[in-house]
Amino acid sequence: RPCRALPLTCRVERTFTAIKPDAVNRGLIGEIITRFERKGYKLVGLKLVRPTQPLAETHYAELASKPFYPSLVQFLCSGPVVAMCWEGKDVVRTARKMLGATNPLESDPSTIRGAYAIDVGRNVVHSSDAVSTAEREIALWFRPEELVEWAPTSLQWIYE
Ligand code: IDP
Repeated sequence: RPCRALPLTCRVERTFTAIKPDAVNRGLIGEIITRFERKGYKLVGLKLVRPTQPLAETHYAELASKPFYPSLVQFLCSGPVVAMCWEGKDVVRTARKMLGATNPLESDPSTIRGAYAIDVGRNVVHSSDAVSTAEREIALWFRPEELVEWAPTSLQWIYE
C-alpha cells in the first residue's frame, strides 16, 4: 500500500500490537505507547478491550496444542487490553525487536519486555510476528472503520 506522503517506492506496513492485562494493571500503558511514538511509528488504531474467551482463543489459535494455552487464554481475558495498530516502514519486524524475546529474562534490558517484565506468562506486550499474521490480527481486533487514515505533519522529519 503506497503512502502518499512517502516516495511511491516505499510501501508501508501495519502491525497489531497489544498491551496485555498485566501491563494495564501495572500502569505501563503510557510507557509502551511512548516507545512506539518516539520511534516515529504512526498510530492508526487504538482501543481498550476486555477480550472475550473466543477472541483470545482465536488470537492465540496457533498455540492451541501448547500446554500453557488454557492459562494464556485465561490471562488475556483477565483484564483490559490496549489494542493498537501501528504503521510505518518495517514496523512488523521492528516492533518485535522493540518488544524483545518472548521470555523477558532473555530480552535485552533496553527492550520493553527486558525493561518491564520477568516471567514469560506476564510479558506485558504482544506484537504480530509476520506481515501475514498482522493482517489476520488487525482484522480480528479492529473493524475497518476503526482504523484511521491520516498523515502526521512529522512524516518528512522521520522519512527521507
Ligand atoms: P510471542 O508473544 O513472543 O510472539 P509466542 O510463542 O507467540 O510468543 O507465545 C505467545 C505468548 O504465550 C507469549 O507472549 C507468552 O506470554 C506466552 N508463552 C509463550 N511460551 C510460554 C511458555 O513456555 N509458558 C508460558 N507462557 C508462554
